[in-house]
Amino acid sequence: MKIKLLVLAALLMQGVAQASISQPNIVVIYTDDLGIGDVSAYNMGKLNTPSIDSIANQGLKFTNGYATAATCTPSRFSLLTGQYPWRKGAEILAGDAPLLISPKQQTLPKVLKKAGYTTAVIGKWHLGLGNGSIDWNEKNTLGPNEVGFDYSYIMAATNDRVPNVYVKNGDVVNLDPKDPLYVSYKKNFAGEPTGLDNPELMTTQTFSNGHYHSVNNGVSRIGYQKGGKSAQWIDEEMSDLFLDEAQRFVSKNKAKPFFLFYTLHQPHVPRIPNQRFVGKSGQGPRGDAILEADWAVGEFLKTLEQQGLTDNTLVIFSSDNGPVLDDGYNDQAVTKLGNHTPWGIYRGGKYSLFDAGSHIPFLVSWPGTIKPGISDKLFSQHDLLASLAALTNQSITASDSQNHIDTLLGKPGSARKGLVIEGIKGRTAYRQGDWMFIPAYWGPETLEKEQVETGACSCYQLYDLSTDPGQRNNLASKYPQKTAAMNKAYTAIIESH
Ligand code: NG6
Ligand code: CA
Repeated sequence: MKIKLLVLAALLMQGVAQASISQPNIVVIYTDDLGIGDVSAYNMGKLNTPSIDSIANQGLKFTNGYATAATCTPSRFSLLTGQYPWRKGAEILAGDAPLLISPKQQTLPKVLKKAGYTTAVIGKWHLGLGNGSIDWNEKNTLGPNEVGFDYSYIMAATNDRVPNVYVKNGDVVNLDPKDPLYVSYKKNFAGEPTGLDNPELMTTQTFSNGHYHSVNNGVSRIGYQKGGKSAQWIDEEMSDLFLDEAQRFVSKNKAKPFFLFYTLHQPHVPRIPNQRFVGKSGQGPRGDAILEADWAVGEFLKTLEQQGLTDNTLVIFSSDNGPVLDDGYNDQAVTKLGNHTPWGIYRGGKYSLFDAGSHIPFLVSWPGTIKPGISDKLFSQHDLLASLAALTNQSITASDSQNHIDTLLGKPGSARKGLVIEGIKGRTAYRQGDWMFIPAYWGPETLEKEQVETGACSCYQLYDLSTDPGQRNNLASKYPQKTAAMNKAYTAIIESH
């Protein structure tokens, strides 16, 4: 009897131990437009990001990590749904766009909720809200909370788009009912100033391209808004506010496994860091904003440590797309860059089909479980859904997401073989092994204002990334058979489903 009880107790304990191993807290720290060369762990640039690097130092640094797209909405859509963005026609959304993810759709937070996790998104959303006619003065019931997040504290779209307010579980934060908020992407509200008509109001930053509509905090944005003055954000406070929310969520939910999607707004335009970081990088606001993000990441990791959660938390750090310098504001990003290279050794940048568009920093740590090191295996953000489902023992329905949990945790096992990446306008390219194939596309080879190479060419392009990561040597005519085989494999994926 006694022995039986002991055996039972041992089995139970084993069960408990196993549960705690397969159910770590999961935090995805997601930056906005941060390049692989912006993270000093990659040794490709001149900035110093010690806190972000600490994730690499105690975990795995992926040298072939990808977002599925070179812009925000498509990448975020994929990360959360496991579906390629071009299947949905996902494009950069306006601030009043309807919710892009169907409440019926499988999502990463829903899968983790089934596994018993408490889930939250804190930071940038940019996946739409409501059904197309959102009333900002009422509680919105079609947003992050309807696609799997128990808690949400978000900005609706981007920091350069209206409305410039935070939305907490569907409610605009600090909204005074006596001063209702109205938003339009079609026309201005009578009597409201704009960046174009009232340049004297541009006291914080001026625009270089687009971004000349409604003004808030001395900066004009995309889109028109009226009212809701008490709810309008102050850019300089945004980083601290999201950090505080993230820290609170962790402290409040530490008793049970949690999933936190902590989506920082840096270094997306307008780059307006807190005064504490101004001038710290020597590279102007873009560099300063990155140092601010790095500091926030450090403070967040400290919170995990203080709460005793470090060893039981899987931290994934990445970016939604590659870097851009002038993305619409006169913020010295170009003039003060010096010899820093945000795109690292890759070609192009945000918006580009060349690698710097989607070949992003990707770091993973789980002290005690993941052995520190470097992984050169291919890993795409949209594989998090199937991989984390496998980790937490959840079944999922078929999607583009593949289970590569072993790769994610640095164990031997097969990695993703092929990956479709997207530039802009639904244009895609295909990586298989070390080869990158870009189909023929007509149109400008360079975005004139942003000075980013699009990757478009009226020819086929084929690059061997193992010897030519900078994509300078087009091998398509040298290897016509390889090019044809890549085209065939690519077309099969595009036409599947
Ligand atoms: C572009 C904006 C750019 C940025 C981008 C979205 C102009 C001229 N450019 O249309 O500033 O907001 O959209 O960035 O308006 S993303 O990271 O959210 O995809
Ligand atoms: Ca982005």
